[in-house]
Amino acid sequence: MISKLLKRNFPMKFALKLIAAHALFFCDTAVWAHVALDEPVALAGANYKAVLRVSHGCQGSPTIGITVRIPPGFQGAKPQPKPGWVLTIDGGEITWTASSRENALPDAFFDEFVLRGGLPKDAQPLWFKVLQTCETGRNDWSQIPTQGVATKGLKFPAVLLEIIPSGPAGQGGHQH
Ligand SMILES: [Cu+2]
Repeated sequence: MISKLLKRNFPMKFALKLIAAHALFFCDTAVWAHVALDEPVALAGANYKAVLRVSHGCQGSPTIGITVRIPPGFQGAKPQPKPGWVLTIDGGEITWTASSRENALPDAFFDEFVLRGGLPKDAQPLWFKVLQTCETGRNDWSQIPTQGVATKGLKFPAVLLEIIPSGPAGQGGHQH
């Protein structure tokens, strides 16, 4: 009986959680979206495709490089190549470098840099630190709040991926 109830209630609870997480994210960072994830919320333990959106350069200067530091717990990271960009993987870092000046990303445009991997079973937030290199200057999106996940007030926030429990079975594993 209880398990039936749980099963019936779960999808609604889950949906509400997702909506709440989304609302939080968009309210908090929409105005300040510098480098952002297409899907900023994901389920613990799932495979995840991180689509990092870069929507401007460095004070007008075009972007010529993006380096993503793979967050601990993000397993088997695999980048998607981009035409016109050279891909290098070095330790815990993935870098896309524009192969010529013509391939640089102008400040007025946006583009996406994609990698995939497995998410940890823990419903802890993951932070992707992203170094944006431009023809002139660079933006190191690497600041993490000392508490919680609100990035308001940070000038160069790292990119947040909120991870929510994958369900009652998952929650069972998190009794502290
Ligand atoms: Cu910005």
